[in-house]
Amino acid sequence: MPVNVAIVGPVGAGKTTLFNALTSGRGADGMGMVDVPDLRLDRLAAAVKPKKVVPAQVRVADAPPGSRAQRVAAAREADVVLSVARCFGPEPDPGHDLEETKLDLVLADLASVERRLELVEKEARVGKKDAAAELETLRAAKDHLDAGQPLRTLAVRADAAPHLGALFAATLKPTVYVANFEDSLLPGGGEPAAKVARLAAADESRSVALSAQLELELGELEATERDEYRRTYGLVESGLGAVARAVWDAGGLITYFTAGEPEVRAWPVEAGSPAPVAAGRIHSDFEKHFIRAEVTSVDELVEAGSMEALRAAGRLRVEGREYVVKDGDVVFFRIGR
Ligand SMILES: Nc1nc2c(ncn2[C@@H]2O[C@H](COP(=O)(O)OP(=O)(O)O)[C@@H](O)[C@H]2O)c(=O)[nH]1
Ligand SMILES: [Mg+2]
Repeated sequence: MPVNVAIVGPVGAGKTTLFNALTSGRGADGMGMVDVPDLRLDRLAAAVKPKKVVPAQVRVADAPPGSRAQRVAAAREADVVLSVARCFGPEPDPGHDLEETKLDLVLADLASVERRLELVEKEARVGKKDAAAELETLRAAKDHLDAGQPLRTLAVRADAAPHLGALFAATLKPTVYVANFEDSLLPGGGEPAAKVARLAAADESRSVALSAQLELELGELEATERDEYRRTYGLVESGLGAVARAVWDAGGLITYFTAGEPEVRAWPVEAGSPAPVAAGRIHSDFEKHFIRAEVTSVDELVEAGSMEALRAAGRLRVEGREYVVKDGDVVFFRIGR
């Protein structure tokens, strides 16, 4: 299952340029798949020499201009939202860009909350079970949105979280603020990027600084030439890599690996997932029929060359249902029937 990402922001902020850079121009109709670069996967593949290598995937949506409904829908369907601010061209005002996008989504969520409030107020009047508790949550949500704040910064009790969840609110989505800067501000993006980082921190969000235009141009070069250019610009990592890392952090995701002869593959899963849930990412039946997990690390597998070699040497850790899968684990799931 790919991780879903929606790119939002004002017209001219560089959303489509970023979309094209991320998807290497292979997107269509504002939708495209991105292979997430991961050096650990490359090392596993070099050691195991499988028939197939499958990176983690991100599905990116370039929210269409014009239609508010479509823009909001894209954010609501996403796991993580990328909010782009223009830090290039005449008089960049990233604070204004981010605020405009935030208010756009806040207003959409406010409309949803008000619709739901009307219904739940009626339910509370006739004494429907749980309606009073939901009403309380919805009123707090409305006040928060009225103040222009995204719902992800609203603190609610654990038992109220499902009431918010049922709204499919755009402003509940983990958000990464993207400072899209111009070449003159290389490598870090200068003051505009610093401002975006400050605003992100204030909104409990992550931020990334990159030049979408430069990333698009670099994407058209050979890998060696591309690395050479990055070095001359003082860029330590690809924009795509930086975005992927921010998306993983914001979405609370980790990556585990499976490494067999037919296929070496990276799997995204929510941090804190117990082994059966992680197994369920491979196939929904795997969660139910989970028996145990055999676990190692990328380093150990690279050294041994295969899961079989580690198993034969008694060096695979055997873990049960309670085991919480860690970032970088290489796992073989024993599944019953
Ligand atoms: N200098 C510079 N120009 C950019 C950058 N990203 C986008 N642009 C330009 O800004 C204009 C608007 O970009 P576009 O991606 O269409 O914006 P959108 O409306 O948000 O989709 C285009 O002319 C792009 O070439 C960048 O990082 N640096
Ligand atoms: Mg566009």
